[in-house]
Amino acid sequence: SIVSPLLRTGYHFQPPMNWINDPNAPMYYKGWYHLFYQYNPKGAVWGNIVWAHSISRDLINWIALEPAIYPSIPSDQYGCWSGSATMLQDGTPAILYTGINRPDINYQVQVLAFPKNASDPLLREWEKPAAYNPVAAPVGGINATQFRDPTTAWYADGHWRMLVGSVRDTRGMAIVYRSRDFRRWTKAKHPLHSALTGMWECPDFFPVSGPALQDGVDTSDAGAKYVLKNSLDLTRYDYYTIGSYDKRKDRYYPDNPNGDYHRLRYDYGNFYASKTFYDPAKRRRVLLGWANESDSVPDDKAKGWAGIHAIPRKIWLDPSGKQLLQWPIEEVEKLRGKAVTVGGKVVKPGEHFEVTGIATYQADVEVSFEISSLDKAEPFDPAYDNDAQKLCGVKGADVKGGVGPFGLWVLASADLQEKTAVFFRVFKDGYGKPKVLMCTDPTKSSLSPDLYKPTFAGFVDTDISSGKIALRSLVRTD
Ligand code: DQQ
Repeated sequence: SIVSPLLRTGYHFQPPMNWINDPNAPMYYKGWYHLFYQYNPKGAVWGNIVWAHSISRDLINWIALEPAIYPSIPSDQYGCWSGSATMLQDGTPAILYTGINRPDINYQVQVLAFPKNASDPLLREWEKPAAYNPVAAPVGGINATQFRDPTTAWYADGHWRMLVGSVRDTRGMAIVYRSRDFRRWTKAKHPLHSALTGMWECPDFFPVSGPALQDGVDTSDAGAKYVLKNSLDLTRYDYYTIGSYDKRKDRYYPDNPNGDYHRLRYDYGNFYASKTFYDPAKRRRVLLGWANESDSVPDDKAKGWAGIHAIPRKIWLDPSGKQLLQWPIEEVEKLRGKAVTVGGKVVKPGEHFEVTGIATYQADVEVSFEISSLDKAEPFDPAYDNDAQKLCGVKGADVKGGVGPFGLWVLASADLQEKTAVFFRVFKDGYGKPKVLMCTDPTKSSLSPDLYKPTFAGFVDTDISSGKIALRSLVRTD
């Protein structure tokens, strides 16, 4: 297949070259947003992992700096894996991350780093004091190769707490560590929470719902509700539950007792190892996540890069308290240029039309659909186990239905041989209520045979009884 070095993402984050994976330690400090990320300085495949570092004024336009954290002490000489930032009470940041300290196996310990010079707003250099590193080692029955990704720490009743992801047999868990001084950490007897799901990578734990529902809350402020997210190694998806936190016992209880197994997702696409941070400049909680590359390894090598971080999103608690809401951060709207408007088009089943006049590299699309009648909605077939992805895999963009598929070919070649669909399909559930499925169908997105292009899907919790539904889509068009 033909790989153009020019085929780079527009909206989403990527460094000038090479492999990236998880976002690490996002934070706001002295007027700058900082993003660190798992990075291979030597190529476009995973390996030689250091923390690359980019800074931004608006979370959209980034300047790449030199790597900030790289192997330099015995605890991290074979790799600097994922971790998080914490703002200490004096306003300076600290970073906790996982170091690999053996060449033969991925033996994992937790390492603490401080800025060399906290008055530098760019936080270019970090030091890892020998006096107390590593701050946590896999002793007392912890599996040394499954012990990683410390969270942002939070402060309550005289102690800092942080979580480290782990697994025992098939029980995934978030191990709790406590500290009075942030330097010496002791493992708590019980994990914050655990479930029979396999390894928990990149746990994230934060309060939601401040004075106003959309306001974010700093990790050390009590929130009405808490969110616990983990990245499941087994499925490669990020799942969260909403629940309550007992700070005396350091235990988390999901509101939905089945929550650990009927989990909510941040995203129904290719999105993993995500992390949130509290942005004090705009009093919001922002979510960042990694989209693994869909190209083949030889194509990645040829083009010189692999992986992106999806556009940052603001997240907050839905008024129902049962799920989170999210929207691309408002800063992305600054990128809007010429507006192209199409109105009042009638599209019959099997028809499509092209939106012309977009001669740019990217488009921020807002579209409203109005369905004339929902009467023909297909009955929802329980055989699909309520599994949106399974359903979408069978009923792709070319499979005619009762109501739908309707949506966008977000990107297509002139002869329509290559086209990527994002669409809806409406079903009727057992009570006759409409059920909305949203799909991404990339199966025809490329003529190249080597791409990773599964369909992704989720059910949309929206009231479509008026026949109206809106979609926002950020499209890169070159
Ligand atoms: N990636 C990191 C790990 C983490 C995994 C290594 C998740 O710390 O568990 O690059 O993608």
